[in-house]
Amino acid sequence: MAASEETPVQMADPATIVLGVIGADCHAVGNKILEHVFRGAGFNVVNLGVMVSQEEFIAAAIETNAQAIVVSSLYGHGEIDCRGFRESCIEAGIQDILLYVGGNLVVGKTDFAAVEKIFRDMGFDRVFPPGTDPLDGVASLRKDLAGGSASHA
Ligand code: B12
Repeated sequence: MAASEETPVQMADPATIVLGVIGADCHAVGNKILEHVFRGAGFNVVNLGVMVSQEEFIAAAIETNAQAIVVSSLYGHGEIDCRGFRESCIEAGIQDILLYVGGNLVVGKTDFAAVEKIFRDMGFDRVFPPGTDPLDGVASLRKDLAGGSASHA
């Protein structure tokens, strides 16, 4: 296990992320692991748990002045649940917030490149395939917060 998973890393000014499982999705286990790993990596994690609406993610992000919203979707309806998310962020005045999404985003086994394109076109900065190690999400977030490569149209 990496040190960052075991011991909370003290960040001078920890970034805040809003975490949750979108829509009517009740898969709870991965969400708890993501919370544990991101917190262990030093982030301030606001975990909304399962069955979270876009409005709830956005309200929590505004309330906590979050730098990123990290969305999970496991039950296959992610495309429907995530549609319009970036537009809603823009309308709410948080157009620059980082949007991450991961899990089993569509029903069945679809080529991930096609899935990634769908969610990137929706304005998500990063799209992660099924079973992604949460530490990959941590590494990407650190990079993006430091001015890395992610961009949204
Ligand atoms: C346990 C389980 C359930 C339990 C959930 C109990 C609970 N409250 O948690 C119950 C029985 C309730 C359930 C119900 C359903 N389930 Co279910 N379930 C599972 C199962 C067996 C395990 C899920 C799990 O806990 N995995 C362990 C965790 C640790 O892994 P994880 O969730 O993938 O999350 C990790 C990574 O994906 C990653 N990750 C996740 N999100 C993100 C986001 C980012 C940004 C990053 C970086 C990483 C990341 O990090 C996480 C931590 O390591 C999976 C099959 C499987 N083996 O995965 C099916 C599965 C997810 N379920 C499935 C389905 C279809 C359903 C139902 C629709 C079935 C039905 N017809 O009723 C319902 C949906 C109910 C609902 N409203 O959500 C499908 C989804 C298929 C798809 N997407 O194509 C799966 C894949 C089974 C299958 N092979 O068909 N389920």
